[in-house]
Amino acid sequence: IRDRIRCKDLLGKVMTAEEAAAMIHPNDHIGISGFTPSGYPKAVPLALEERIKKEQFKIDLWTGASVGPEADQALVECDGMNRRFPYQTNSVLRKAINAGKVHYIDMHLSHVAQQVRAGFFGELDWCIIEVCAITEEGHLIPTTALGNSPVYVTEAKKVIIEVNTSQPLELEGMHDIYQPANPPHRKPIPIEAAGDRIGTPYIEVDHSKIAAIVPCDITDKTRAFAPIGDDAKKMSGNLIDFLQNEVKHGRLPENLLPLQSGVGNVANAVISGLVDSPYENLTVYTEVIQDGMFDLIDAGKLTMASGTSLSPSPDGLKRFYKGIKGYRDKIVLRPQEISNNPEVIRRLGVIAMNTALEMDIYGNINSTHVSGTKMMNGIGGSGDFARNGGLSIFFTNSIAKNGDISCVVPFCSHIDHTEHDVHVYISEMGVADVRGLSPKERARVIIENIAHPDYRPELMDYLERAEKACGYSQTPHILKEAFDFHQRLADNKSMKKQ
Ligand code: 0RQ
Repeated sequence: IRDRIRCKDLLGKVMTAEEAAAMIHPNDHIGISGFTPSGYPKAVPLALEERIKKEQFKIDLWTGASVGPEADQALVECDGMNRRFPYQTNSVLRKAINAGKVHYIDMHLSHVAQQVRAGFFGELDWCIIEVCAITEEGHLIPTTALGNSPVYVTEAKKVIIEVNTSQPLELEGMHDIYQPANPPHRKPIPIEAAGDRIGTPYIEVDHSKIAAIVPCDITDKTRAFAPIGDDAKKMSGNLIDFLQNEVKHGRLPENLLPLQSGVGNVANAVISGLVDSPYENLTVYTEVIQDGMFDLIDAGKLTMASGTSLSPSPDGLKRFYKGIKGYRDKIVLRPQEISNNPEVIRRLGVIAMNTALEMDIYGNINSTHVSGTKMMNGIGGSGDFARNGGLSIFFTNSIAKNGDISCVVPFCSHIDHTEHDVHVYISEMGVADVRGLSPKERARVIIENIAHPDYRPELMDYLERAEKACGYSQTPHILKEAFDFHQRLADNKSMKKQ
């Protein structure tokens, strides 16, 4: 650890995780590094859990996105989490949110830093940040995720630094830290290509705020992806056919435009599928860099990937660490307010690719709430990209839970992305390109190309009866029936008509 703290003036601040956790007060607001189960602090949250078990109090936890179980699970299991934002994926935390035990604020990830700076959530008492090293000047070198670390380090009253010796020192140089001022002082963000560097490779920290430096060797708990199934392969094939047609008609350049792909099994499978595509010199401007992107780099097809976090599977992480020297020049990690910045996404014309839980016949998307009431993960960065991308694509399987759920419904039970935000929908059934179509035209294209054949007749029947009932109004609905699919699911565990 002493080798990693190159600023010798700071050595006096080294202490144990227990000593650091002892400084935290009940009801404190704690902002941590980490984005997906990558780059989050581990030792201090675990020590805090032990303390909370004995003393029973709660804290608010602010993160970049989801973080690993040492924070998102441990602090829930001891009943120590009061408020949490802006994104999560842990099943224990999800259960606590849906049981009313944790207040969860589901936010666009690009919004967080600006709103923290503006004081929307009150003062930030602590920042706990994982680093791989502290430079001679005392600057912080982050690890596998940047997320909201820069803003939390800047805004927090006190900072605890976890120096993680399991994180390779070769990470140094991969980050590009740039913090825009809040309006009215904000300047244009000068990124014109996915790989542009506009900041510093380290985070500056006011040394008078450093309360503790804690050694840690606990590894990132990244998650494995589901094996790539036939449906995901079909979606990937449908995407590639669609993109090839766009190139053929001159609507996209030969090497496409920078790609963004969301989280989860579907997104990872779709990106992996590009390995066998004809595209060369691809670039990526996204938030999460998953295994599929390493496949593309290894295949020589991806020249630059910009993101805020590396979120590979456990095998993918090993592969990254092993090949880090080769990957370093092709990856830039940015703060999430930059990786997900609407200004930059719009400028680059990003091809935004995200996944829905369900969509409706008019093209609204629900990515977050199962049957409109239970939180799944959160909106994450999908809204940042979907609304601002040059081309906005959503994926969904046509059905879920062995066909008991139709992922195309008459009316979404919750809407994260509106019909105005999306250009193209893709399921294993086909592609619905709704550009230039009115709602009633779109509905037919969506039902015919995205919905499962078992549910198509009922969806078409609903559309036709709604049109008549509403006198062919702009977006026809039969309000009494709009949630019948969901009601049947609640009553019979299946959307199928009995
Ligand atoms: O449940 O695993 O119990 O079978 O939902 O579905 O098909 O494995 O899809 O892993 O790609 O996740 C929308 C959740 C999709 C994700 C979502 C069930 C289905 C399965 C998962 P089981 P799949 P994925 C920026 C991008 C929002 C955030 C985002 C997500 C489970 O993509 O969280 O995009 N997106 N961020 O069976 C009930 C339905 C269902 C359903 C599927 N209609 N009703 N359950 N499932 N459809 C990145 C970041 O922000 C970090």
